[in-house]
Amino acid sequence: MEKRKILVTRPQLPPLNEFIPLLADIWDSRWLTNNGKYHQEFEKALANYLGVPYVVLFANGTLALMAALQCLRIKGEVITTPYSFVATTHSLWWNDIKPVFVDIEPDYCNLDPERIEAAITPATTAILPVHVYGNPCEVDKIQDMADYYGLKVIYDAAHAFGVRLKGSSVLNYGDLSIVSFHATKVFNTIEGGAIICHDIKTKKRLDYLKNFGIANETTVVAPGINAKMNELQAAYGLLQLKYFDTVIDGRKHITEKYKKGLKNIPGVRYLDEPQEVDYNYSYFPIFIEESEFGRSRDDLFEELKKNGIYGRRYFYPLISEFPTYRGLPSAKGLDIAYEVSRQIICLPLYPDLADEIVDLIISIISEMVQVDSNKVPVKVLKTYKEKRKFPKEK
Ligand code: T4K
Repeated sequence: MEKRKILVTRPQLPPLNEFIPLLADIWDSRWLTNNGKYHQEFEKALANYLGVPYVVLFANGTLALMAALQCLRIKGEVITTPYSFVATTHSLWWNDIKPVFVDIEPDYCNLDPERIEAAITPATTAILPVHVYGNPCEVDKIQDMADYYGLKVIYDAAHAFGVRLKGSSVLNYGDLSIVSFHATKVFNTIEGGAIICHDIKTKKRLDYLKNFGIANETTVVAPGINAKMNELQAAYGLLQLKYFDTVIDGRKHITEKYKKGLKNIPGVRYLDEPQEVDYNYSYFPIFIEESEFGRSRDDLFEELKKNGIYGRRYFYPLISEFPTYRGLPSAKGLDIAYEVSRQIICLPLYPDLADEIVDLIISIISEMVQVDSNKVPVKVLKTYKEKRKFPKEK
């Protein structure tokens, strides 16, 4: 018998019996893609659900990021974070834009607004922050900086579907925000993504950009790409929306269970829920402080694996450590991001994750810190560290 595997996530699917009639309708109509009726309906339903002005659907979040940069005609240098999924920086590279990495703040692992100013040069045109794990960046500080220096702000909000800040969707911030509807995200259309924009003119330009730049049968107005979502995914997405609130409730339950169980384990830190935020519980990241926990993050990662639990180290290594980017001057000195990337492990989180599995994960973690046969016990390690810091004079 194959050993049971608990993965970091498990995609949520709509009920099959509700999807079949929509498939039958698409089969009858023979309209499969290119701004069909489900595509149009889904864009409107999303804008309405999220409380945002305009939604432009895309085939995936990466193409949405690339098109957003094209849409605003971003060139030169863009300030961004090394602590994200590679797609964030790759979207710059594909647009021949130079990424300038700025370190993160340790509380939510987002781009540190206090460090942005020092990275601005005459070539800087925009800031590309990420709402990492769905926790909002310091949006007001970032906007102030952008306004002062005349920069655009594009949020990579791949993780932030459904997150509200002070009662309004976090996707309303910045010039544009991009979400991902990949299978591993809180809200999925198998593959998919969207850009949230503020006016119809921008929506129209994005509509052109995702469809080869075609305005009509004989007119191509821009060097667009093919980044359209098809009708099957749009219909699937419409169904997903009906169940999204339940999905969030399930994720919240698991998150709270983790927090309760891990509260008093030395060397294990999790993120506080931010103020004035309705969160989407998209990930459950924990950070292992080796000197307190007595074992490394990778020891824990392997121990969980031995028990069939597959956490993920989002985001390790840093983007700035990959060969494409490590030669950039800004790839050095990212101390907080570096440290955090060596501590992070995202634990399995999805609405139907069984309570017993969560209990098992918590007990594996707590037993690791208590019983440590291979390494020096926690207390001794601490004393050693103190001794190193404050050597006694003879
Ligand atoms: N910006 C940010 C900040 C992002 O995080 C992402 C994507 C993007 C931009 C780009 O958006 P998209 O172009 O993807 O729309 C996964 C996802 O593929 C990726 O979408 C996501 N971020 C990233 C954080 O995670 P991998 O390489 O970890 O995927 P993979 O295949 O290892 O799957 C992760 C886990 O999910 C595994 O344990 C298996 C499980 N899984 C996966 C799939 C695809 C399933 O159970 N079922 C499935 O269908 O990148």
